[in-house]
Amino acid sequence: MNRKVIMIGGGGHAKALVDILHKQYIDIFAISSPKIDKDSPLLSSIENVLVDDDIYKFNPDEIYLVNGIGSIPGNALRAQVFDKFKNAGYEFMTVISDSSVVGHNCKIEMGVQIMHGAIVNIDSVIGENTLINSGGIVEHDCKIGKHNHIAPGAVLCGASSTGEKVHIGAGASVIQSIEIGKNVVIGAGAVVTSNVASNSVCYPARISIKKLASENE
Ligand code: JB2
Repeated sequence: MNRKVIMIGGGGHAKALVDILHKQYIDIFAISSPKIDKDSPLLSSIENVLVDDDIYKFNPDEIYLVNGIGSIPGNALRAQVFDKFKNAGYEFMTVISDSSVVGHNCKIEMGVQIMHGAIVNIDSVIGENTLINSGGIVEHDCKIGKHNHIAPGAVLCGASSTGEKVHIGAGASVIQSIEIGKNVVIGAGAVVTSNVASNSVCYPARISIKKLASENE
């Protein structure tokens, strides 16, 4: 690789990305983060530590950035960092684990991350900076917007679509041909069987357990 690679962020998601890149023999030149997980041998072995403003010292054609800031509902930092550096002319690396599967004719936009064991099936589109986390499944003909997080084990069945900034929680299932608007949160474990309007939050029903009165009471 003729460009230096800089990881942005130094927590759990960053180390999951470094793991993928190491398996592909891609060296990380530097890490830019106010805090770095010191218990991670992979992260602490990165020699150069920067702050975000240092990134502007490099020409855009000298480096690739990796967005190592993860995503939880309500935290916009991952999208903000991506947009800030993209607008300044920098390119984000698209990271695709060797243990994932990307089907024929998929369009994978800049900065997409497809983690271990994830599947993106034939003719799907994944918008920029979207994270398909470990074991997530995006079936055939899906159109996933930018800045989405498909959390571990979530499944979108064929021909479904999402707008930008959508979070599909861990283990959630979206049946086929569903349209989800933008800024939507689907809670972990939810089953989505009808279209979801923009700016909605959908949490699954929770099982509540009540103790039955004993026979003697
Ligand atoms: O402005 C920033 C900034 N703010 C926080 N610039 C840079 N370059 N880095 C920043 N950070 C860094 O992001 C923190 O110092 C920390 O190192 C990292 C956030 O790490 P944390 O482990 O808290 O979360 P995460 O974003 O790696 O992971 C979240 O999202 C993943 C998808 C977690 O919820 C994970 O459980 C989840 N798998």
